[in-house]
Amino acid sequence: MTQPNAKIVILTGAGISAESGIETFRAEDGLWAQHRVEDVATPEGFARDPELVVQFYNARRAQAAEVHPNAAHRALARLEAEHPGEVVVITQNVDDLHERGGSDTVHHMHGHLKGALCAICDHRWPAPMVMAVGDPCPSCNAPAARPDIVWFGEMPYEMDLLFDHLTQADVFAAIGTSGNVYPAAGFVAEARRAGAHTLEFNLERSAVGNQFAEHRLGPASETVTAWVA
Ligand code: BJW
Repeated sequence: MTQPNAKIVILTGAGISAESGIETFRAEDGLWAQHRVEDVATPEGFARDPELVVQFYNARRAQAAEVHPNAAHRALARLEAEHPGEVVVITQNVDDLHERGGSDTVHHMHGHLKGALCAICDHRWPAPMVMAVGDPCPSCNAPAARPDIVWFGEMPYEMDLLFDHLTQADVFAAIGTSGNVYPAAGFVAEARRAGAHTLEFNLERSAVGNQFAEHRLGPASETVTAWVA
């Protein structure tokens, strides 16, 4: 599938979890059709109505616990097992389906449903299944727990490390992401600059689809599995 010792950087989005039963954001019946993004995925929305936001993520956490990794998650875990030390998964997803599918090297650039974050001191700790507004921070005791999710206007996690990976990439594959949200949508340009071969796996070409050298269109469970085989 690739030459030996090639560094393979994978970016995943909501589309890879769609076949596990988690709705994407921008589909016609997706999450943003049901909730205003400004209300549930911005720090301003949280300040306005923390109860709504905490309930939104409690429901997402409950849903994520009910679903299972699909063939695409498992294929990426196989890829990593077959190319030890050469595969990095960067996910925009806040579920844990990559880890449960067997991947070891996973970076959650938009945070994690299983995490809580103190809005005052930035301490992070494992979230309970059901968070409540005003839950105390175990470090500073402020009643300021929030979901450990990167909202619009906030800095995604580990950006320096992620750009280091991108500049070393020989292969860059984006799977199930619409290319609408930056900085992730800019990763293909960064990988191209580094000389990587770029592939897009999606049902259709994404908003940045014209920047990829190769397209594999179809459900990720089929296209990613065929690629890894
Ligand atoms: C399938 C499939 C199947 C379906 N098989 N495929 C530059 C220009 C303009 C604006 C900006 C810019 N830079 C930054 C901004 C502002 C903003 C932004 O991007 N705005 C845009 C809307 C224009 N970005 C930010 O604010 C980010 N922070 C930031 O930039 O900090 C400053 C900074 C500057 C420079 C460097 C570094 C930092 C933060 C973004 C936070 C995003 N947060 C969310 C919500 C939280 C997570 C959660 O609640 O779960 O993250 S928004 C939402 O979108 C979520 C996702 O991770 C993210 C991406 O969505 P994704 O995964 O692509 O899903 P969909 O639904 O859009 O697409 C699914 C795709 O799958 C589709 O293409 C389907 O076809 C496909 N598909 N089934 C294969 N079976």
